[in-house]
Amino acid sequence: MAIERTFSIIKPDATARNLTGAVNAVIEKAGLRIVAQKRIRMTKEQAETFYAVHKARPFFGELVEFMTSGPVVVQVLEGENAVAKYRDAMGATDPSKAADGTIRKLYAKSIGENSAHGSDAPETAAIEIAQFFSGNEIVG
Ligand code: RTP
Ligand code: MG
Repeated sequence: MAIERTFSIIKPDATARNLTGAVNAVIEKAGLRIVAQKRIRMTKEQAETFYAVHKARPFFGELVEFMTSGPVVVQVLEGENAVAKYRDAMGATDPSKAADGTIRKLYAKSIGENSAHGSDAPETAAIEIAQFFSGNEIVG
């Protein structure tokens, strides 16, 4: 199995409750390495670009407002099968459906304010990583 990278966001509901380290503990326990990380305040433009795929969805405005409502921590995670591994570690989008021990089961407040983002495929991971990091900021 090849080493893969995925893109992660610790969302504003989690940073507001000082849970960056707690989320990182789940990430590292899952066998993923944090190879880049920075705390930023997303602009409206960045959030709209990032979630452009959801533009037509009824929750889009609310989603952009939430993602720009406070600091986020953007990350690149590396490991075997990193995309799927991180989706497993995050749990289902709706925290009431997330498995025990997952980030969303442990920490998410609701389906919208659900503490973490993880890329859904290696191709989207590459696009998302490039939106927030330059190559020399990632140290594998
Ligand atoms: P993400 O992209 O953030 O990793 O989450 P995901 O793949 O599990 O879920 P996705 O369907 O891509 O939805 C993106 C984010 O939009 C918000 N959402 N709100 N109010 C709602 O019904 C609703 N549905 C989705 C969540 O923040 C979700 O993570
Ligand atoms: Mg998604």
